Amino acid sequence: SRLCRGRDFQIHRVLTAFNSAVTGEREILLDRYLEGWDELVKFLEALGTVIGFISQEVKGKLELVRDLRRGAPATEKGDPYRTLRSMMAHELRAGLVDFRRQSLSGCRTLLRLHRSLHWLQLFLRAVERSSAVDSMGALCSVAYNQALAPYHSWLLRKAVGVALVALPDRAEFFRIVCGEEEKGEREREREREREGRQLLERTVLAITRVYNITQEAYQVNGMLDLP
Ligand code: 1Q0
Repeated sequence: SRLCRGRDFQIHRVLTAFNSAVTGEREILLDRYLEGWDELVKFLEALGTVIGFISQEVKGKLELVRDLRRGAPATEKGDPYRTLRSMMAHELRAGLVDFRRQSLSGCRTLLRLHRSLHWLQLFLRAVERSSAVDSMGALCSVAYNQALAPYHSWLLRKAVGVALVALPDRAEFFRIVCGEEEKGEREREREREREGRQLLERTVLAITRVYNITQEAYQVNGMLDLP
């Protein structure tokens, strides 16, 4: 069932990965960043098949960056795909970043993940403020319209709209976030939600920090609109 698959997801792993992605020099470590996304993909997979095309999309992007990383291993001159900034410097130097056409650069690929983190921040902040009567699909689509829809075609926006209707309800969302337990008891449910909210809060902070540093790096390099 959905819940069984949901057990794989551990929110503390999202928190740890994004927290440890940031170094003292405000660098973003790509391996940690991608690990954070691996865990988010598990969450998506716990939601079932309608969302399947979204997790496939994310997995494809993660794979692409990892392929680039494998293809340009560390040398005595350095490790080109170690951090976000080193990736940007490397790809710019090698002429891999195309500012006019779609390409397969790590920079344009990670930019899609970056915009998705914007969506995630908006969504999770809305979840934090939500109450039992709020629909996850509605919260999701408000965030989607703000953060991602402007970059998507009309057809894709329609497909996303359909997928969001199939989202599980709020209680199930918190069950996936906090892990499954014997269900049924109101009291347990409330306690689980309290724990979940605390972890969510810390996770949103970690993601926001990563997002802001990444945003700045893209801005400095004039790469916020890479096709
Ligand atoms: C919780 C439910 C998730 C709902 C997701 C909202 C909307 C997502 C829309 C995704 C459309 C994917 C189809 C392909 C789009 C690409 O065309 C587009 C551009 O790439 P390209 O190569 O064509 O230029 N790709 C993207 O824009 C990337 C979009 C990825 C969306 C990622 C959604 C992220 C979900 C994260 C996990 C949710 C975890 C929530 C709880 C976590 C608790 C800490």
